[in-house]
Amino acid sequence: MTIHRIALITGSTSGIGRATAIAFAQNGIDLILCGRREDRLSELAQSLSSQVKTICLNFDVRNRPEVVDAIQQLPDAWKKIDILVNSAGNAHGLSPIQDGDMDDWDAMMDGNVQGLLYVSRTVMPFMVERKTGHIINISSVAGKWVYPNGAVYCASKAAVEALSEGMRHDLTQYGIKITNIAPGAVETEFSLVRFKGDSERAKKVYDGFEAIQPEDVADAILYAVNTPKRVTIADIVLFAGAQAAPTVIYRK
Ligand code: 8X3
Repeated sequence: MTIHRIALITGSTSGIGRATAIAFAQNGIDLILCGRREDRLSELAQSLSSQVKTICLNFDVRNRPEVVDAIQQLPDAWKKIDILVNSAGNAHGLSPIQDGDMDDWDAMMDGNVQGLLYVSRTVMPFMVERKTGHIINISSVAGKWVYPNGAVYCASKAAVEALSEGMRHDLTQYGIKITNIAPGAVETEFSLVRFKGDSERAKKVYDGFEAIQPEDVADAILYAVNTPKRVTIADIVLFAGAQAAPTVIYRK
């Protein structure tokens, strides 16, 4: 009997999380699909159910009790999580820090940092107990290089970078691998959310060059989770082909 790995993916209803779920299903990895949008969750689960076993957890990573309850209440067989992909996260606004909207700041720090912590804190003991596991944190090039008007988003992703390193320090002794993934310009709902539904402005972000697709990031994640036990892929940075730095993009 083939033993299937189990992955829990946050933010699985869109973008990188969704593409990763699809890639994992193609590789026979059973899925705990997590997200805020219930209809999208069940639609995705339905579409993957002929390939692998799936279960949906409907929560907002920013809501600590919701996160803890949902994960703790998983049936025992599903608690044997081999792979955690912390993909939930967003940017809200792009403005000089002195004009920043504090609600935007809360949303970014709560989602990108606190949310990742709540989910990880609940899942990590299961991995420690089994002395195996792999945590993939979706950071950003913004976590490595700060750009104008992005201070708080960049700070939230710099926190993810630090958490990946910290997790590696504390969890390696339990056979748990940590992979930090830092994508540049990926074409997802990212800019639409950042610009609060302004689709014209969001579209301009990806104009005149070929942006990274969520599937490209999923490929990198798949590579990291398929390396032998003797190898840890610690960090992957992806820029678009036309991108030299977070804000340096050569457009046609
Ligand atoms: C997304 C990439 O460069 O827009 O995290 O911040 S960037």
